[in-house]
Amino acid sequence: MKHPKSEKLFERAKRSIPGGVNSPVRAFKSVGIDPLFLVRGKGAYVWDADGSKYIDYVGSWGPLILGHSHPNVIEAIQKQALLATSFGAPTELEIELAELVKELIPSIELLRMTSSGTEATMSAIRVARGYTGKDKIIKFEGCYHGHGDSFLIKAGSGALTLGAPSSPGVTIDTAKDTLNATYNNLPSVEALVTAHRGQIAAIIVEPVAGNMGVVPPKAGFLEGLRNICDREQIVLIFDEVMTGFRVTLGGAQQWYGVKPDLTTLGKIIGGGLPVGAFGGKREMMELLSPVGPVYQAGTLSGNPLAMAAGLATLRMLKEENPYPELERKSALLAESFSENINRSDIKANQTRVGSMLCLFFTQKEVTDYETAITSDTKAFAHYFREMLDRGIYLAPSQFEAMFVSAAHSDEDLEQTIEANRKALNRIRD
Ligand code: KE4
Repeated sequence: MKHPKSEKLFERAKRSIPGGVNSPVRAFKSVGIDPLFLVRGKGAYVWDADGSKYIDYVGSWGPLILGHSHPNVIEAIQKQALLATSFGAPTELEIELAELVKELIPSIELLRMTSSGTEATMSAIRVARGYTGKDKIIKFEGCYHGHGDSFLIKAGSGALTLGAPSSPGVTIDTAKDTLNATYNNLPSVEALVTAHRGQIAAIIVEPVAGNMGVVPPKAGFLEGLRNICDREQIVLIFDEVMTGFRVTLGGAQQWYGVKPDLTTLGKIIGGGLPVGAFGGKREMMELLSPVGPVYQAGTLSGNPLAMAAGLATLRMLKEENPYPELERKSALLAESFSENINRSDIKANQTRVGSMLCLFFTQKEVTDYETAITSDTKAFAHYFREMLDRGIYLAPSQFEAMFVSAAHSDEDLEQTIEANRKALNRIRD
């Protein structure tokens, strides 16, 4: 299907914006067509510049668990906008959101807001380094924690999608303090801890990896990280930017029953407006300026509009509890996709945690970066285009997640399952 208005906008965008986009993975580079320029979102749907309607499973890359432009969120933003958009001064809204996050994620004793997940993860490792006096961090190949220098070494998401998991521009001296372990592989963590004993400030992990596709933690993996951190005085950081309030209201730490020292948040906490946050043990968070010496700041951190959108969203998630329905709908989608895969004989398999799903074009069970990259990204690109032509808008990368929202109806799911069946058959034939 052609998208003439989007194509024209893309040509114009490239004259003023690198690659025509403000975030690389939006450029559709790995799926072989120009990106769609979107103009409207409502509930489970988005409309592009050519007026075509799609069932949306990107949801702004996770924030829109309640769907686009939820009336309560819009009303909260409108109300706040009439009062003020920004002060750069404390407001009660920030206290209310911090109190609600602490209630939902009890491991968080103190919380600080930022304007993105990247700022949250950057700040969390700075706190861990300030707290331990140690320099090195352990991350996991294929995990993505935003574009902070320390993380762009064997990173996931767009870095992996676009073939630059380790980015130029990150200095050798920075890179040497980032150690990469293998996801779901505790011996690989133990080996790094032994080789760098007494030098490791933090282990940062996506408790469900969502940036090399969706890769669930194996039984015992998260508990094993907790034990290593307790034994070695290493700060355990759960990067819940994607999983926070997504896999369940209390995030992956509630789902798996493992308590980190620090948690980073983003996406849903802002209800679609720019909010990140990091928090955890009081003794660590009180190192932050102006209480302690670890500096961290942000002009728009705790911005009233964003706080209003985040509060409206989290209050609805708490009061309406959409999680059982999200589980039912996501399970229906995953099971139907698996049936379609089996019938089509396509080499693919489906993973899911809560309302985060991924269809990997590989026959291997995907447990880490090495198995994730066995996926046939050309087959994924073909699948993406076939689904788009049938009105289904997926993340334009094999190494991202598909998100189900409270706004997706059973009819939407049936249309998606039928599109999936036809798309898989087209690829096979
Ligand atoms: P932001 O700086 O993009 O708000 O958050 C960075 C981040 C941190 N941690 C995790 C687990 C994340 O998933 C992200 C951002 N996720 C990607 C999509 N997988 C954002 C999409 C994009 O880069 O445009």
